Amino acid sequence: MTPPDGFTPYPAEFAERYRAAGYWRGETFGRMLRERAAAHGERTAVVDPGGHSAAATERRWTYAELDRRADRMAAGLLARGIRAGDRVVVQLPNAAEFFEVVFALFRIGVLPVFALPAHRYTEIGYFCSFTGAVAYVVPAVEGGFDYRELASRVRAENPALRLVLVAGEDPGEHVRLADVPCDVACDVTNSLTSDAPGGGTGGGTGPLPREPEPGDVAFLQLSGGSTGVPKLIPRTHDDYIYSLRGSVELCAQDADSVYLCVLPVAHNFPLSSPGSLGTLYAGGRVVLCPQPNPEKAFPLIEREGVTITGLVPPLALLWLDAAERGARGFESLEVLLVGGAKFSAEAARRVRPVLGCTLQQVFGMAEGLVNYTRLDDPEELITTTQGRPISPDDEVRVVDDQDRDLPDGATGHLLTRGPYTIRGYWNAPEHNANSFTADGFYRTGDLVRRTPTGHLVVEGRAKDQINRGGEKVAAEEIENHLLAHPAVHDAAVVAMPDPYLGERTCAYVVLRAEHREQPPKGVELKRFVRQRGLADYKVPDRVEFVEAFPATGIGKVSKKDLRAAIAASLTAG
Ligand code: AMP
Ligand code: DBH
Repeated sequence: MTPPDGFTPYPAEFAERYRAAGYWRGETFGRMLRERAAAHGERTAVVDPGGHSAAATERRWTYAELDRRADRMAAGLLARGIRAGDRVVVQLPNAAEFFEVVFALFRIGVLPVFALPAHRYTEIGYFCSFTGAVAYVVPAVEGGFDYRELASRVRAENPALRLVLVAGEDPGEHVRLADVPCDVACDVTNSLTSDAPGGGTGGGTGPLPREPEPGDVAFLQLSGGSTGVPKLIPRTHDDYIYSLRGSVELCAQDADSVYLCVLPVAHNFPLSSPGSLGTLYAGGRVVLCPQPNPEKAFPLIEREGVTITGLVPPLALLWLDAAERGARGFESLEVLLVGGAKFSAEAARRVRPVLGCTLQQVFGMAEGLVNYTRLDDPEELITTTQGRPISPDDEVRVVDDQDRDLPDGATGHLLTRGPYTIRGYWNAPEHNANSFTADGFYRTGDLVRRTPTGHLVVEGRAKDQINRGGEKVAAEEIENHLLAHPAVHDAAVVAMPDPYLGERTCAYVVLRAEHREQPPKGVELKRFVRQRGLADYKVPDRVEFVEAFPATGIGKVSKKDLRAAIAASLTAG
């Protein structure tokens, strides 16, 4: 397949090296599922306890069933005119349908765009228009929010968006996802092994189904970002499957592993580190957790014999506290991964005594590089570092502001290049010029230091982003929304410390002169941002009005001073 526009391929010499080293083995997601179904078809692949709008009751799908469902869904999507190379925005809760849909899309070479349930009109509208998505997959009503209405609104503004699929009984004006699958009239199975025509089930035009190549882009993942609009991350079958294989090995997963997916299923961490896809790669079982609280999760862990899960730090704290108060059910857990934001050493030290399992810190990014502490690392490294890279060929540089390499122990900017780290964001040449060095290193925006053992310790961040308990907020994106308010002259969004989330967002606002007599209240500005259709976690936690911003030596807004000011005023009480 011709790579979609805007995909920056790995340079040929690197691709050859990664193949020769055995990292890229020519696997694709479509074949991976087929092979697992052949090897252990009757074993359970996915458990969905239900209780969400896609299904009220429990479903347990074997590998054979998931494989068959993916084929039927793929055939149904082809029958509705969706074709290789198209993009489909997928926004589903932790429901079994997620796997049915994404494996169907993988099989026919259609790129899922992984939206999160928290995303709203602004984000979804952008994903749809920027990617020219032809379809959008949603639940009906989840967490009190009607995704069908959101879909109607987005569809009205995006002529390319032909199809909205709703997981659940009542699709409203859209199409029930459950009505899409059809018997494999156009032989998707054959199309996976040949280029032969066979897509004759009508509906739509365009290329016939053909087997995706291992080097093709498999999906678009989202970046937490630090710019005005989110950036999209193209990941190939080859590179992502390598990161899964590496993760599975480092997390000691096998066919007996039971992974509890607590975080939103489409996020890169629970998807791939080792996550649900790693677990399926290993032939294990994925259990979907509808809500992350211990009251939901612990009984599910007990019932399903969960061995491994992944949490962001605030949830890990919540689980630790519950266990200390006497909650039970987690005893089968062997490995607890914590990542997405820095986990304090203090909390990290509680994991083994309180939960009786091994902590594995993970410092990863949807752009690629993933670091893990090793299961047999000394406790001191497990509790005080964020791990070391998966691959011997992950190149890690720690540099100063002039890109000069720093010695071990010194804190600097983390740059990385390797067999599963992208060479460019999707369709973003200007961002790419800033986010990558000329020789292809990704500028992570993280400040780290390296220990003599090669482990990385995250010391801070140079990117203009707030990490709200693992949920990333790009300051510029929120500033742009605040600037749209008629009373706002200027806005600067910074992180403020928070004992539970690590950081929350504080918006500093300078009002227009004519609004200073009767200033709007902070809550009004928050409501304004929310009403513009933004994910809830991006709405500023606090708004501070000032007459002017502190400036740096060359006259830029000094966010450093603003961060210090809000931290000091919080400490002062
Ligand atoms: P994204 O690029 O949106 O996938 O977010 C990845 C970013 O999350 C990293 O660049 C870090 O800033 C942050 N992050 C992920 N894991 C950790 C961790 N264990 N400790 C500190 N920061 C982390
Ligand atoms: O925060 C992240 O994006 C993240 C954290 C841990 C990630 O992408 C990952 C592991 O793969």
